Amino acid sequence: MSVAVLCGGVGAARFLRALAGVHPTNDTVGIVNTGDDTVLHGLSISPDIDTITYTVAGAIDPERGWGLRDETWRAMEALARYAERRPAGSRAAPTWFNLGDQDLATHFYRTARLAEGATLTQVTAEIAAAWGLQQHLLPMSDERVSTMVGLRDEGVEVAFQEYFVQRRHSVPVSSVRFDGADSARPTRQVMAALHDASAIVVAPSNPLVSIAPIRALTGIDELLAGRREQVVAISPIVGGAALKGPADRMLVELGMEASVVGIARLYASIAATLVIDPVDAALAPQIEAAGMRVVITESVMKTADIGRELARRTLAAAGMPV
Ligand code: FO1
Repeated sequence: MSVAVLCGGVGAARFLRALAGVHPTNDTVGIVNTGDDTVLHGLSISPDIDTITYTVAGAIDPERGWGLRDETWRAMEALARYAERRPAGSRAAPTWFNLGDQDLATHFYRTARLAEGATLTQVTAEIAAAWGLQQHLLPMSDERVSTMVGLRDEGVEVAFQEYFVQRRHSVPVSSVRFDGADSARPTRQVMAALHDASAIVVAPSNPLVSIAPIRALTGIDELLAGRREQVVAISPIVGGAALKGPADRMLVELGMEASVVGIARLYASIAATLVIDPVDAALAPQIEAAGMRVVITESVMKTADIGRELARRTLAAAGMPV
């Protein structure tokens, strides 16, 4: 009775932690977005995989929601010396993306293993095991897919982290594209996990830049549509606002509705059920009109009890005995 969870970063990480309270961890598979991945200082960085690993391990910085707690920043401070001397046109010593001293060890290890020929799937499993995780974490693909964001006012397209971190996701977007998704394949482990799962959960992650890159891979949407009754999505929009990050603004900027109804329209073809918070209960008829069943339960995981109840209701909606 395995559960597969389509994951972005923080919202998915918190859901996986909650799910551990109601479902065996070694029967849980997280399928993680890698469209946010980047290379800086020559290091391969997989932010969503690391956010999930650190959160489930209980090592995440709880305020930031990314990186490690009790982190130090000596390497970044030392880098600033070189950033000041960098010749015009050089991209060396970027200091806008913060890599903590301990976090760097993860990127050193990932980069070295990839250079030895290991796949991202193998390295992700090794890093998760090193942090004591029993859940199986799978990158969505072993091939590169890069989320590219069009910036309305600058009239340029930039890589996701240049929008999200460098510009603090505070500028309007005009497009989102997944470079490489046409040729990249989901791994066979991802396809098998989705095929075999008793329940498939779409985590409360940004539908446009966290879940959409996974869906953009060949065969994923078809598989999900075929298993639609077992697929349950949790809305990342509550009361018209994103739980975290720019999902609400992005939806509006890209011509959609920042509401649970907008989320239902995005997911109706692949998921039979949408889980929404009681604050959105009045919109249930519109979600049903968009073609999804509605489950109403507290979805802002403020306490462990709320998280467990959310996980329980989500699995029940997929027909799992809980
Ligand atoms: N987010 C920030 O807002 N600023 C940062 O400097 C930053 C650094 C960082 C380093 C490692 C890592 O795994 C994540 C990091 N994040 C940072 C978070 C990350 O950019 C986003 O949370 C995700 O890509 C969106 O899901």
